[in-house]
Amino acid sequence: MAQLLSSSCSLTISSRNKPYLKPLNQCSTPFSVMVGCNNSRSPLRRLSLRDQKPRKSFSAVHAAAVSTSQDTPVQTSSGDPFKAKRVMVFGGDGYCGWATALHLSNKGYEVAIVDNLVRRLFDHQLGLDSLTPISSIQNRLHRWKALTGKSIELYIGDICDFEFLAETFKSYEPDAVVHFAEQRSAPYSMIDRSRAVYTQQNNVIGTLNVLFAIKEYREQCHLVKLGTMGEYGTPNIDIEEGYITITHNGRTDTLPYPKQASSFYHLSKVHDSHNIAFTCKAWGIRATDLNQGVVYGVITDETAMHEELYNRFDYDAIFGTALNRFCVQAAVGHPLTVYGKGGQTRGFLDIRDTVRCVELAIANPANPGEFRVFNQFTEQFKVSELANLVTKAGEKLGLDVKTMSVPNPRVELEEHYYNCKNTKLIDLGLKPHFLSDSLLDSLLNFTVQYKDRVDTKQIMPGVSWRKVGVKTKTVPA
Ligand code: NAD
Ligand code: USQ
Repeated sequence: MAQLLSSSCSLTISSRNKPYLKPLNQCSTPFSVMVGCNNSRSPLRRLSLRDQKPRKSFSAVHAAAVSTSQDTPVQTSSGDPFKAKRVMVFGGDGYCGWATALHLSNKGYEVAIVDNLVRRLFDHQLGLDSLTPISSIQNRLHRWKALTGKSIELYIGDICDFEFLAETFKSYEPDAVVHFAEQRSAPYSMIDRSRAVYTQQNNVIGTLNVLFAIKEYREQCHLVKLGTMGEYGTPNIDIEEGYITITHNGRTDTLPYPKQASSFYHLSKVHDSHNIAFTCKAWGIRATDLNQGVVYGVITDETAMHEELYNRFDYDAIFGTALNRFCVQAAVGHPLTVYGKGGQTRGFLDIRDTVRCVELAIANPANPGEFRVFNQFTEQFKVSELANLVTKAGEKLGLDVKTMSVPNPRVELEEHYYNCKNTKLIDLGLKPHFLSDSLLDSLLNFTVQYKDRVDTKQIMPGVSWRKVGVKTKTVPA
């Protein structure tokens, strides 16, 4: 058993020499980040994340920025002349954030990444690793600059540290901020009390700080915030995009759609949405909440340019998500882990659509005071349907794919009605990449390519919604 390090405290960069006061623009030496803990009783040890690996020399696949297939310029629909040029991507070292930062840079936006690298720390703590080898953020940015000539600025720090966040706003002066920087795993938030508290503290306070920073330093700045479809839960009626018009006792109003989140993580997103909605009303902030479904895939036009730009691909039971996990399981001959009856239905989207949706939201900003909600997914699937699709695609590749029913570690409906609206991003010009046979084939082929990196011990779920307790838990290594 490996002792897991609890994260029940705020994580701050050591501020002795205030490394964040200048952007780490294409820094040429490895940069050391100290992640500290305010609570001396917490088992979170001080940990130095230093890029110690020798730089590998990879061969370039392309030598210039590429155009994406959906290159049509987007128009501002709000009639508001505000156009974003400078975009800060919070959480830009993560799965969605890295792909988005590169995409926006490729599209001509000036981009800065803000990240405290805590996600890499979680992997160290839990003994997890991405299916794909991922370079340090510094090497990623060097490679991007070398291939395209485009610079992405880097601020390493914790958005829960308001002093740090304020400096990034004053120094970079963003027109738009894309906020991915949260603890985003539902199972992680259900490990024990300390992870539940950390998740809500990190996510809610981080978002609150971003709102205060916009109010104080950059009131025109458009907040593009990643929410989740899981905020709505699985009600027995159609799910609208953010709001529902209700007639009650003869009176009619349009109200926020009811929220029924089913983990401490998903609940943190609900709290965020309420705080954002309130500050749009009270302070006139312009915000778009992207209620994203489950993302799958790993390749975008930009990350495919070079191995050093490759994105992370989580397949473990804590950070891995359904379809990505099933593809890895098929690649290594592990039965597909359908939880419970498998009738759980969710919205899904390709990561290439994630980056395009964010681009569309930025190019068509909300009006001052407006709190827009877009449902960001392209197709709905039952978990059992995904398992069947992966089985068929695997058989075509000569893989022997089996499915097992795993006792459901979560508390969720396993058979239910699900019908969600998702027209707003389509209306702005999104042309979805649907999960065709060929897409599944290429995703499976990709996972087969890296199957030797899979640690099969990380596949079965070990976190139970019912057994979450006060005591800090260790997780088997
Ligand atoms: P991720 O864990 O890969 O990336 C999150 C990044 O944010 C990491 O690099 C982490 O270091 C950083 N971060 C976290 N807290 C921070 C803080 N306080 N200060 C600075 N940086 C911090 O997650 P992801 O899959 O890229 O998800 C990004 C966002 O999209 C999350 O908000 C998540 O809720 C949302 N989302 C993800 C999915 C999905 O399927 N991956 C689906 C719907 C919504
Ligand atoms: N599931 C299985 N087997 C698995 C993994 C998952 O049956 O091996 C089931 C789960 O029980 C659940 C569904 O698949 O019913 C989705 O689970 P998931 O782990 O793929 O996704 P989830 O925990 O909901 O979280 C992910 C991201 C999160 C994001 C969310 C979008 O980690 O950041 O907010 O997807 S949504 O689900 O729309 O809320």
